[in-house]
Amino acid sequence: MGVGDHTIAAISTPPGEGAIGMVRMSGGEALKIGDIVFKGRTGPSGMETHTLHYGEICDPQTDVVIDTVLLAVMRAPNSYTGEDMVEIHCHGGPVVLGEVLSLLYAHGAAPAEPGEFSKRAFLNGRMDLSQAEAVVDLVKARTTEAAQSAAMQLAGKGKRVLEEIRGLMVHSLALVEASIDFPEDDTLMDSQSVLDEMEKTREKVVKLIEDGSRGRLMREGITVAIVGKPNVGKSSLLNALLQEERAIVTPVPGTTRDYLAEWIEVSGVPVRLIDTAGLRDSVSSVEMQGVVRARKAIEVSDFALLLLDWSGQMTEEDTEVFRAVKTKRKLVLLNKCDLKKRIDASSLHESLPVSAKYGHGLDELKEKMKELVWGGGGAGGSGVFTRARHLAALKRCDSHLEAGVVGLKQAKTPEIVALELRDALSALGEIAGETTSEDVLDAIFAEFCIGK
Ligand SMILES: Nc1nc2c(ncn2[C@@H]2O[C@H](COP(=O)(O)OP(=O)(O)OP(=O)(O)O)[C@@H](O)[C@H]2O)c(=O)[nH]1
Ligand SMILES: [Mg+2]
Repeated sequence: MGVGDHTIAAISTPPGEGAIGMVRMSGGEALKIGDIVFKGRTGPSGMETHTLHYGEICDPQTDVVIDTVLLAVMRAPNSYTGEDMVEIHCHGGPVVLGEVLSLLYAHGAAPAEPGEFSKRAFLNGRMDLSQAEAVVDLVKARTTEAAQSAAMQLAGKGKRVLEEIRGLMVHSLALVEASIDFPEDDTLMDSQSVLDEMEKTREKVVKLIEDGSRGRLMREGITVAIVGKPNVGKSSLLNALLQEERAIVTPVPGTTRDYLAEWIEVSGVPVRLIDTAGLRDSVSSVEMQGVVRARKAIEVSDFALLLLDWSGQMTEEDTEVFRAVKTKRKLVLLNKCDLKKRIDASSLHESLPVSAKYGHGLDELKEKMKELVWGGGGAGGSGVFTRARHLAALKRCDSHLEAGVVGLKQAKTPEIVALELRDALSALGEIAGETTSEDVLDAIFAEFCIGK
């Protein structure tokens, strides 16, 4: 896609009815097309940049008024995309928005691809790649923390950190390269100070990786399966944690057939809770399907909440449940602790009494889940480079830096150290999109919605 070689348009607000709906247009012809379809005191090409105007969108061929609107103009280069942009704020009905869009198409605009506005912003140097990704992350954030981390990235926090690290590496590289060019002048490179600088750079990169891994958890969340034999209170626990009567609860064992997933938040991390069918051998083919799905849910989960019945004896069915989650991290819960205790839990390493029905022990349960979610590490900073792509690039950067440090320590030739530094710089450059291939760019922008 060439930048600005054609003018694009799309509806930028979600489908369906709303108070306002917005149609967006960007490119060299945006103002001219705006002039054709907008009836107001002036046409968009006569408007000052970043101003809002009242008027009508009207089909010039039939003179039919499609909607009364507010139209905003943002001129190049100070717009989101860096191109001339027109935003038309219409009444938020799908028919109105569709007709306004068709009119723009009829006068020369082309349909925008998903993320094309943001891709143009990136290609025109309005933001780096990690900021473009932050736009998607902000839109898709499921928790306040994830949204804040994306907003920081978008505001350029990550960009500044990258520039600082890049500056340090460029400085080290300049010293190393000078010693290649002038090998006789050994005052040019003090190996120890280059070594110190490279180690300091590594510390910064490692910190970004640690914070980013935590941030990734906040962004993507984890999956937790609620498992147990029939009737132990799995659906009741889902409802209690959601604080909503979401799943059907009855005294009949085998109530839950299909599995049901809902999101909750545990200390800033989105947790996808899956209520599963009770695990047992059943004669009912419907229930057996449920059991198959329950086993799949266990497979995809990061950890399990394993329920036992406080008011009953452990049975062979419970043993089977333990077997099903053998390789998983888990929390064992003794549910129905409001009733008389019959279970002998002495063989269990650790367990927590709860009552899903009356809400006992749920605060302790959330504390324990927090430990499992964070792996004991605690929430800490949220990090700005949270995507797998960022973390992979940072790890590559770090391993080249490490190889450079080892090279210096072993007094290898400066060429080898310079090579590692250049590779480290290139890996870092991928995050901002300086050294990113077209395929990767396409894959990143394909994640966006149309109109963003
Ligand atoms: N007293 C008491 N009863 C509970 C508690 N939790 C669940 N129950 C009851 O146990 C019965 C089964 O609860 P469910 O939540 O449907 O159990 P389940 O594990 O989802 O059952 P299946 O879907 O059949 O596998 C219902 O009658 C609940 O009211 C509890 O903490 N205390
Ligand atoms: Mg159930």
